Amino acid sequence: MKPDVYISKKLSYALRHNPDKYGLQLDQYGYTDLSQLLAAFNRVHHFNPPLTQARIEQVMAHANKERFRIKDGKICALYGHSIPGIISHHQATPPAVLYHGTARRFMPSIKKLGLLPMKRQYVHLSTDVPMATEVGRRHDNRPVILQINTKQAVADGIKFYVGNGRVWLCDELPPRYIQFPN
Ligand code: HQG
Repeated sequence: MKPDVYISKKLSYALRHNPDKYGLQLDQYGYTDLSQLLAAFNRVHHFNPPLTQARIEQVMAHANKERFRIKDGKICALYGHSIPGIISHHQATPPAVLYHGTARRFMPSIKKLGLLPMKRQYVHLSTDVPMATEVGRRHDNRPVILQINTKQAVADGIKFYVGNGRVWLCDELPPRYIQFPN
């Protein structure tokens, strides 16, 4: 695994799924103190040379997705959380249409139940088809791209939250807002 990917995966694990492992606590927005995270990462993973803020910023700058944010000496994951205790994200009005890339084998269940957060806190949606395709490929080499009628969902009171510029989050999404390909 490339060093950048290794650092990114460890950060995702700590900030989305298991801050406890590093003795870290997330605030309600998912932020934790960056110097505490660096100390814990260097203690647990023995990075050589030691991991620094500058190295994390380099990983973030070179990444294919905007996964983390650093602000005022703190760092958070922008989406993807599974920890108990819901993380608050900024609520906003999404584009009229969003996309979700998923696996063919999930279709019967999604047609029946709609999109559910599954192991995460929110359903994740993409602003564009290439992004949805990339997300879907993690589950299926020929992913299905679902088109989401967010305009109607917003009109019906479903709340959407900002992940990053290409990722939106929402609570469960009933099948009536999902356009299934033939
Ligand atoms: C599916 C990555 C059966 C859902 C990505 C998905 C994303 C259902 C899978 C972010 C279902 C969950 C999240 C239902 C939903 N029945 N299956 N009713 N409802 N599903 O990984 O959206 O690279 O938790 O379609 O880029 O694939 O890690 O969610 O296939 O932005 O930064 O259950 O994670 O970002 O899979 O991906 P996931 P996701 P990173």
